[in-house]
Amino acid sequence: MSSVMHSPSGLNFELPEELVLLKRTIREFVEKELWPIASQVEETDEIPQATIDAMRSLGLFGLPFAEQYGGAGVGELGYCVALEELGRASAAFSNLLGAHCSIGAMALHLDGGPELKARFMPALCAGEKLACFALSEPGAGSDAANIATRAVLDGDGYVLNGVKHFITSGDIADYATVFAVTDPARGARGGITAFWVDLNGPGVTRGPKDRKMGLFGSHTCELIFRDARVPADHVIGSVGAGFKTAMKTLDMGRLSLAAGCVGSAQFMLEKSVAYAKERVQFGQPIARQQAVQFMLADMATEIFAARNMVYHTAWKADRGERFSMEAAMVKRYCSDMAIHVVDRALQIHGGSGFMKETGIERAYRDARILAIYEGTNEIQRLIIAEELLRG
Ligand code: COS
Repeated sequence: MSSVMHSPSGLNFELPEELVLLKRTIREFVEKELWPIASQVEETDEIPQATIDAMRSLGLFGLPFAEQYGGAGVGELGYCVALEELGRASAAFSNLLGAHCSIGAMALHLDGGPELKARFMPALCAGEKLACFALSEPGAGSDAANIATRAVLDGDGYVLNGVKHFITSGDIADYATVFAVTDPARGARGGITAFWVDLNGPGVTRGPKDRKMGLFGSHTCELIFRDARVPADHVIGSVGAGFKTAMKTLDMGRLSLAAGCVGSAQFMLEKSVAYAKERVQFGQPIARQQAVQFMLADMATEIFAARNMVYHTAWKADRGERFSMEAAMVKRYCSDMAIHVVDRALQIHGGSGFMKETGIERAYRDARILAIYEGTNEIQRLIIAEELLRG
């Protein structure tokens, strides 16, 4: 959002100076540190430790969290601006950050009690410890309230049994926000509790890395809990309030995912414009062809709409207002937009877009999950419709 617009009503589309600076800093970091190793990350399916260290030094793991815990306190808007820039690199990097900041540690940040936060947030903000978010199970994906993982009170703690799957960063995270049933009779309304769980403790094992279509460098796996003991003071929020914590956290996750979609699509557009000007066919650059111009125009229009949706929703989130419907809209629209834009980028690049070298085929594969994870786009439509029909 580069243009400055002040209206008599006071409406202002200018990013605050500190966020312009943040955007520039992350753009430089992406260009210098992340983009050059994107193919290597894809080939090796690993982000080098030195890169994770560099992300840590830049303070990326604490971006959305309160300064009192060592976070950068840039709020949702600042976090979205940062993720938009990171989206220009490989999805592996934004996924690493997203699993930790957007959902894993976010649940603790949003609903954890002051003591639990004081104990754990500083190391999470510093990126010394990483978090993940463990909601999904083999029998509970879209139907998140149908989880079977049980937590039973036993003396001064809970005993956890169950299996979580498709857990992003489950292989490397130190802690997880784990959702478990504490009262089977009550379901989503009072029967589910969120726990802060040490993944290196007894009773916790991690499954092998899942084999995926894309998102190489970002891993998912199962987390298996067999009589894992969790201290009672590791309950996030209150007993029975876990489903709401999950949904509130996913509102944040959906918004920040959408911000990454804007960045990746913007990058695809820039590559496509450059390629269309340079690629000569029929004696002239293909940019002269109206068919190509129309594709570029549609890509730019959709990105413009998506970015405005993201910034507007982040603004609402920063005002402390509930934004569940907007989060669902923004996630639905921006993920479909990113998939469409990368498809058009590949079409403009023709055969070379299908080759590994351009990075477009990678972005194409990576984009497909966007319409599925953090709630399928069908679930987002249900959330929007539910809100509309509630009147
Ligand atoms: N913030 C706060 N509270 C929320 C909320 C939100 N965003 N969303 C729902 N709630 C509350 C509801 O208000 C309701 O409480 P009350 O009865 O007190 O009002 C309670 O939570 C149950 O909500 P609901 O009836 O909508 O639950 P459902 O079981 O019907 O589930 C969907 C709703 C389908 C929207 C939910 O299961 C979902 O989001 N599924 C997708 C899960 C997902 O995104 N998985 C991705 C993997 S994790 S990265």
